[in-house]
Amino acid sequence: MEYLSNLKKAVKTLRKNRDKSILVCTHIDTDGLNSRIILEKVLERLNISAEFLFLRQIDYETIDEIPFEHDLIIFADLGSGQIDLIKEKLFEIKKNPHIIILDHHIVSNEKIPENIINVNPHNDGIDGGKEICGAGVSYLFAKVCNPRFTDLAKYAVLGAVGDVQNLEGNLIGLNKDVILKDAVEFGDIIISPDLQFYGKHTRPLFTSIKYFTDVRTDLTDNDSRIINFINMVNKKHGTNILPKNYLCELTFHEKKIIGTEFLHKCSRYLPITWRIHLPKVIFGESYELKSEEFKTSLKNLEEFSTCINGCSRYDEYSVPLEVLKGDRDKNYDKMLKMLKKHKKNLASAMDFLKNDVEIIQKDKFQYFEVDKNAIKGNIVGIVAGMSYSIEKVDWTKPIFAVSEMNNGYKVSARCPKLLSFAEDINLASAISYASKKVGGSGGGHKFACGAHIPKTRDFVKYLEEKL
Ligand SMILES: [Mn+2]
Repeated sequence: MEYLSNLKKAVKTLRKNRDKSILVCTHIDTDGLNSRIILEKVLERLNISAEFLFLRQIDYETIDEIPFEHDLIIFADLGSGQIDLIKEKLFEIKKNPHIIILDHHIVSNEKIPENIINVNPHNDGIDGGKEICGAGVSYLFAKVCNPRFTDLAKYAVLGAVGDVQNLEGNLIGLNKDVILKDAVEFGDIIISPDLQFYGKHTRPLFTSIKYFTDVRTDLTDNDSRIINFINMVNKKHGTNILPKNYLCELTFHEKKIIGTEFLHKCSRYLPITWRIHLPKVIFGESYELKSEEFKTSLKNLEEFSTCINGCSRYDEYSVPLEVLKGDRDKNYDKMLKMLKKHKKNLASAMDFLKNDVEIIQKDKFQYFEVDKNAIKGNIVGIVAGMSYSIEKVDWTKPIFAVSEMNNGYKVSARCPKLLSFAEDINLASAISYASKKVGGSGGGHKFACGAHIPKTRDFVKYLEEKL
């Protein structure tokens, strides 16, 4: 039952060091938080004590904050891309702890020393961008510790959805065959065929259509046209769908009708070679928690992930952790409050982008720069993804957002879904190359990645070389 190489070795190392001092470092996004929950529960169940630490990223500056004096350090949802950095640091401080990395980001090329166990799907020819996430690797680790820990599978599904691994409408590979399967069998998650509109339980269908960004049509950001469209569908099919209905309130039949009509509309706006991929951005599966209430922010995993981001992006980790563990009281209320604020911040960032920012067009991509007071680094990646609803943003090209920080710049890159299906694009290798060239570091996934750079000069030039 070893799904990935090194898993058994990693578990063995944990068991061997169970009485030593252990540190667990995880990333701060939905995937990272769920990795943390899984590892916390596993260690608790095995009666192993450990310290836990959240890391925004590992780079030349933040690596100093990691207390390497522990005997065993576990990294989850980060680490694989920074093995060379970790190696250098250990050499510099003359420490040699055991290190277990449970990650799915692209592995840095360095030769891996004896004391580092790198569990990563890329080692086994499995696509870590699409087939398993950090929480997924952590879950498989848990399952090797004890095959009965399948109640933890739901966290790994949430991590995968948080990292948009259901890019083509549904989860695939290990996500589907092992993790989702376990979560369904355990009775935590329900899979249903659905439309790929965001906000199934938290906003009217009308709003979901308005902010659909994968294809730009005459409906994008146009209220009266959306109402006309829904009226037209009702007339043609004898349905009675109201614009204010939430998607979760529609029957399967109604969803199918709306989806098919929407698909016909979208296909008229697409380059011919892209049309074949269109169904994948309109139809798909939704993953929902059986135990959560209908029309709440926690029912659908995409929306649950937004809730987590609404806290963790603002350095608030205990609130989403407690909600994940089951709190529906104080922490849940606080989460909803923070979510409201997060949405407000996103809305004002989008307004600012719309009205006050110049989008600079290059042949193969586009980019914009903002200073740190306009759009903060913690949400600039999300804003980049949402920017495709803005008219001046070319919805057929990748976008790079450059945000000024106190100590340099944060760069976030996003790629339109249909472009990623139609062409072989790798933003991660472009951003990694360009950031290295200007003295920074970066990486991530082919269609969503980021970097930290000390200066912006020539960065765009190096991007152009690679894309
Ligand atoms: Mn991840």
